[in-house]
Amino acid sequence: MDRNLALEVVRVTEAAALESARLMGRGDAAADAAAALAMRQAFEAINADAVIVIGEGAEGDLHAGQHVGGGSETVAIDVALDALEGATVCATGGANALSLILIGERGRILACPETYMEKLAVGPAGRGVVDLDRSPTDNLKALAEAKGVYVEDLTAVILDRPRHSRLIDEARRAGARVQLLADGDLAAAIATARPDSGIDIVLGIGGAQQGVLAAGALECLGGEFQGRFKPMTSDEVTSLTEAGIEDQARRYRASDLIGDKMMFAATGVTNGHLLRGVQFQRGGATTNSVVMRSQSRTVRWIEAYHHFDFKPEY
Ligand code: VTB
Repeated sequence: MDRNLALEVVRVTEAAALESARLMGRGDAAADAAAALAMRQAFEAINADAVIVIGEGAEGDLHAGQHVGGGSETVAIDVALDALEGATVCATGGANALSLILIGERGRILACPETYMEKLAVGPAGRGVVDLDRSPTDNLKALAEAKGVYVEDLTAVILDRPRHSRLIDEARRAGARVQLLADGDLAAAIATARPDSGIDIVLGIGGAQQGVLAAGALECLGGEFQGRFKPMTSDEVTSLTEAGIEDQARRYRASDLIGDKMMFAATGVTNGHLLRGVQFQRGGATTNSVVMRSQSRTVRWIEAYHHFDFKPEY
C-alpha cells in the first residue's frame, strides 16, 4: 500500500470535518449530510481505486459497494469510513464527534452491517493481557497489573445506556473509576492508546462498524481491540448472516476485522478525548487530525490551517 496515501486521505477527513463543524449545534442531521458530501468530493482527488466496505447507510453517497477515488492509478484498496461519527453529538455541540477513514488491502476489511458489538479496547500496555472472554473484573485487574497501578487508578469508559447497568456496577465494584459517555465510544477507544488521555479501557456495547474502525486505529497504535457482534433484533441477525458472518458468538481480534496492513486518518469535528475540534477564525479554520500506518506504526498529529480564500476546489 502506498505510504503517501496516508497523507492524502487526511485531506478527505479534514474536508468532512470542516463542512460538518460549520453546521454543529443545529439540532438536526445537516452536519451528517454535509460531512458525507464533502468526503465523497474530496475522495475524487485521491489516486486510488477504492471500494467502500463500511460506509454511510445502504444508499446515497458513500454507501457500501460504491467505488470512490480518481486519477489514473489503480491502487486497489478497501475503505471503511464514518464521515461524521457522533452525529447526535455534533447536532447538540457535544464532545467527541470525528470524521474518519480506515484503508485496508482489498478484501481484508470485514463488511460488517449496521449492528451492535461488544467491545474491549486498551492501549499498548494492555495488549495481550486483556480478553473479552474474561470478566470485566478480571480484565481490570490484569490491566492494572500490566500498568503497575491499582484498579482504583484506572478509568474505564462505558457508554451511558441502560444495557450497561450491570457492567457499570461491576466496574465500580472492582474499584475502577468509571466515566460514562453520552455518545462517541470510538474516540474514547482510540484514546486508550494516548498516555495523556486519562482513559485506560473502553468496555461495553456500541456500534459494530465503529468497532471495526477502532480496531484499525488501535492496531496502528499498538493497542488491542476485541469485539463480539451483539445483534439486538432479528433483522440485525439476518443482516449479519447475509454479510456471511455465520459465527456470531465469535470473539474477533483486530486482524480478523481488518487484516494486518492498514492506514487510518481522523479529524476532530468537536473537541474530544482524541482530537480538538475545528476552530473557526477570521478567514479560515484550524483542524486537528491524526494519521497512522500499521506497517511502520508511525503516528502523525497534524494541525492544519485552512485559508478559505485559497481553498481547493474538489
Ligand atoms: C452510539 C454512539 C457510539 O454507537 O452509542 C452508538 O454514541 C450505538 O449506541 O459512538 P445506541 O444505539 O445505544 O446509541 C456508536 O456510534 C459507536 O460505537
